[in-house]
Amino acid sequence: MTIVPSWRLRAEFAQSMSAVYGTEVPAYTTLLDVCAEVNAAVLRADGARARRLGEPERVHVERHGAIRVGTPGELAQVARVFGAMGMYPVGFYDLRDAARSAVPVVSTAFRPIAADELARNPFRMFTSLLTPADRRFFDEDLEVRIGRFLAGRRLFGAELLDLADRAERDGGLVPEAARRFVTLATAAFALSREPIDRAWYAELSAVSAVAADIAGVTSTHINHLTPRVLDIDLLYARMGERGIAMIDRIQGPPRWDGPDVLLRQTSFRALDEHRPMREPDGTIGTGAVRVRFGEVESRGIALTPAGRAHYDAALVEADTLAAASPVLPADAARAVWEQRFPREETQLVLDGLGYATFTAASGARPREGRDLAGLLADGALQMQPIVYEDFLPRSAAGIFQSNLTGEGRKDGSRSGTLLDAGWMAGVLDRPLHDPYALYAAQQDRSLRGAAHALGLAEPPPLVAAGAETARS
Ligand code: OOG
Ligand code: NI
Repeated sequence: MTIVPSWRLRAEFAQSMSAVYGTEVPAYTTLLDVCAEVNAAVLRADGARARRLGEPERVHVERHGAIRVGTPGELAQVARVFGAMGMYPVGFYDLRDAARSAVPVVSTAFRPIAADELARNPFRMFTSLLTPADRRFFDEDLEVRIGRFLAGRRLFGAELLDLADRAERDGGLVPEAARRFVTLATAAFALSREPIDRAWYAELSAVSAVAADIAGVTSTHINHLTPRVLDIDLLYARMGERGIAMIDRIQGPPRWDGPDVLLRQTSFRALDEHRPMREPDGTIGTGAVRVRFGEVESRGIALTPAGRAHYDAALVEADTLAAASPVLPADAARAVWEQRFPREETQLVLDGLGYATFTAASGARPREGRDLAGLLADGALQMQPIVYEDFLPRSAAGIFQSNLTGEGRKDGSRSGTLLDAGWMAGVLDRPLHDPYALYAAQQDRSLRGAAHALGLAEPPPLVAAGAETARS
């Protein structure tokens, strides 16, 4: 019998989640319409440029979701569910420090890691884990009560987990089991109609809206489902024209006329959603919660650690500039950016700031002694940017923050619990991939292959001596 491979499970899950989210959050459908409109316009205007960052078929179905869970045990189960879909944990994000307001979570993202798998379907899930032991947010009494509440719930049923394990072991499922798996997985992340304990939810909300969203309810839910757009500034303007209130900015790098790098994101505000609530006297009423929002993103070339250091420094510099002078934050960011980043994509890569893959031009005969820049200039090698497939902690915190109902509480005088990538790998009980290592390996492999195809004994060094420090 034919097997439905893990990438099909991933694609079908993404599609089924998207359909459910559309019925739950009506403005999401508008967002998708505007995305499709903008993407079509960009492809018409400059298709070749847009295609360098992803084939239109991929970009059209591309989504990332976000979920939040309460305990290490729940996170380990999430890893099994996504493992079934060929999605593996990549990166460690500590949002506790990245946000001004109370965002007591550490996160990773489940995603495909091989280039061909990403091309088939790039679905990712940003997954956050509550940190109730962190005394900056929770006292011991509350930690204990959160622990008790979470111990009494079950996010994923035995049948779903069993199917997930089978799919991961066999690389897929037979059609009937595959359908069942997608149905159960979608249901596990849909909004529950189970009544919310109003007093408990309110108590947690006073500490942190995120904590209430995670530990105030008996299930998890997809919190947003983000499509990819090719021109996020145009989309932002068009959403406004359709009367949808967006947050006040686009997070991430500024708009400029150089290469798109990393990730730019914006969102429409969290919406009031009515949910059944259990009152202290046991009766069921209704109440509004405000947790889900519509995010959208555009993606560019992945940066190396050196490139990322430039990005992080540019953010700080732009903040300082904007605070000290009357320029708009967006203008400050652009000014800083133009000083720090080369305007040409090729230069970005040659400076060791961005990742790319290389192919040998067919029939090319490289001239003797040419370095990477020379081979590219001669046309013997061609370069394609590697798209950034991950997230940015400051943008993530910014999106969290701009959509929270209240700031919550954070006691900066206490120190946080030390949680890091190694700790998370232990919780997940599987390797936690380092995003830089993935990009670097992909780049190295392609350069080796291209050099071989050109008949070179050795691939040319990626970064000419000294280039990495030239701009810092
Ligand atoms: C996750 C926020 C992070 C992103 O795109 O940076 C995120 C959340 O709200 O749970 O999804
Ligand atoms: Ni997101």
